Amino acid sequence: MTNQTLLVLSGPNLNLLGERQPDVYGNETLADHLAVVEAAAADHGLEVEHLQSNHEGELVEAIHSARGRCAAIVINPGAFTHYAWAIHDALAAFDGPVVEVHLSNPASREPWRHTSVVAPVASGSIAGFGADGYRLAVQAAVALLGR
Ligand code: CA2
Repeated sequence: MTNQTLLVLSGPNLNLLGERQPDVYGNETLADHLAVVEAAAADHGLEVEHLQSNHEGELVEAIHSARGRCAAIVINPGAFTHYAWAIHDALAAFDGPVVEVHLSNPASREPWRHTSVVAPVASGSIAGFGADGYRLAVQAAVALLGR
């Protein structure tokens, strides 16, 4: 029996989506993005498990608990993207596809956002496509899983 679960992880402050900075992050809430993810995943027989956390260790533990249990991970690490080496190390110990997703395009923003410590351990990264990014991230995970 293959793993049927897609783990979706959301980093710090993403719980505030839809409340502020719509010019940067859009009007959608995190729940709106999750609804898109769930519909796209269901089309391919995947169930979605989601955790949003403002705490690095909780995200690390969720990645550990995905090992041998989840088929793939879609992660928007928020600002942890740029410096959270513990998330890097945890993702490196996960065997399946990892898709990094960002609503904005960090490469076109402040210099401190130009480095991602997650990208080197991700299968690929999707950034700058706003709300479409989450659908694209699921499609990428599904393609990598060969489903
Ligand atoms: O573009 C993305 O998805 C980011 O991962 C969002 C992070 C940012 O630190 C990354 O550089 C790029 C920030 C998410 C914070 O979201 C907020 C939403 C509403 C109000 C305040 C913050």
